[in-house]
Amino acid sequence: MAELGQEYDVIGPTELEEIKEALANKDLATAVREIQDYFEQQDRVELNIAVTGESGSGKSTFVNAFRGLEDEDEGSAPTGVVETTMEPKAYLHPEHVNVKVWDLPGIGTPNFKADKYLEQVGFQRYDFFVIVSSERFRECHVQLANEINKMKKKFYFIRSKIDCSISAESRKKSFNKEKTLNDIRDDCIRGLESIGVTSPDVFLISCFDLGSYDFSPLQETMNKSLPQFKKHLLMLALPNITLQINKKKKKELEADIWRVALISTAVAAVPDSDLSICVDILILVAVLIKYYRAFNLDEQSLQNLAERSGKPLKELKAVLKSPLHEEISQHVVKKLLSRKDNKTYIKYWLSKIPILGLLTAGPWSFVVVYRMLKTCLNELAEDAQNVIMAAFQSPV
Ligand SMILES: Nc1nc2c(ncn2[C@@H]2O[C@H](COP(=O)(O)OP(=O)(O)OP(=O)(O)O)[C@@H](O)[C@H]2O)c(=O)[nH]1
Ligand SMILES: [Mg+2]
Repeated sequence: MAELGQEYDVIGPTELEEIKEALANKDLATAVREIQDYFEQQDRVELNIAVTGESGSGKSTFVNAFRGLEDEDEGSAPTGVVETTMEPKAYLHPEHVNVKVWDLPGIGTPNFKADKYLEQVGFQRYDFFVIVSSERFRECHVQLANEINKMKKKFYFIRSKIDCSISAESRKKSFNKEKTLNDIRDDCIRGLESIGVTSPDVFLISCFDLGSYDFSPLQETMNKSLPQFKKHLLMLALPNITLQINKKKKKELEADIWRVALISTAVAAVPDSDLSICVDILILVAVLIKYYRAFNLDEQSLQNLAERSGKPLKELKAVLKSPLHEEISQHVVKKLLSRKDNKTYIKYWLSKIPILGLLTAGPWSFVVVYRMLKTCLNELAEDAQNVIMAAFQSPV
């Protein structure tokens, strides 16, 4: 489709199948109702992450970093050098309130009993556990891991404060960062194996530098074991700190574009008087705000990133290009929709999905919305990518 010019105007085979399936053998009203149900389910789903480990291992710091917060930001979990967390406490994600990160009390006190502990913290409510250790893994971690296994829940081991370990080792003349990281990882794995954990995965993390070390593999592993809607929610809520996460967020959001285009053009019965197309603008405003939040492009997130990376906010903002940074309103969305479109696109779409010709709003409306969302998503993802590079200087 060389005449279409841009790669994102072409529908991929998976997407094409999904659209055909959604519209096959049913009337449009039923297809739209099913897509609306899909979005309602997506909005309702909750993710509960339990963070546990010995006192002082960095649990609360992880709870904050995972939500893109610094320890002293509003809404952050208290951290410190003396024991601070005594009761399980849920911390909501600032932009995705359905993601709750639970800061659990410390384990490993002399009378620690893993089964009692899990009862006390209400283990049923969690989708998975993160077990944090700032040193070697000990008997209490394994007791806990075994008990979590018995309860048919998932857990991930984190070796925290890696920045401290690296900085201590770097004083040696023979220091080699990669080797040090491998040694720490191997030591943790051996330690866990020696106390009965088979093929353990260990993730080396510094909460003061979450984008480095093993945060990417950790999020990938977490994602794999979650059902579809929870996976989507986790992906959007992750702090947008690596180029890899940025890319995955884009892919996650991209997958729903045809659904949004279809319902926004199917539920609007009357053409918008300012536009020649039939479209529900409010749906589009909500979706663009969702993109914005997922890429952490709002003022507060940029401010947090500036503090975390030590770069001036102005420098991060200087790389933003999308017109959506001014404001996301009905007016702005109308302006984006009124861009002139080439008839070739409509022909292309109809050749792929002839049923679009039967839409009340017509294939025109669908295609205009689809293209507008793709363009905005591409622009915002690119801005977010440039922000990451500006914050951390080089590609992560
Ligand atoms: N250098 C470094 N320090 C860390 C890291 N994570 C946590 N800390 C520090 O370790 C100390 C303890 O961290 P917390 O997050 O309060 O530990 P906790 O596990 O919640 O402790 P309790 O609530 O008492 O069980 C704090 O001074 C943190 O700043 C890290 O990744 N790197
Ligand atoms: Mg704590």
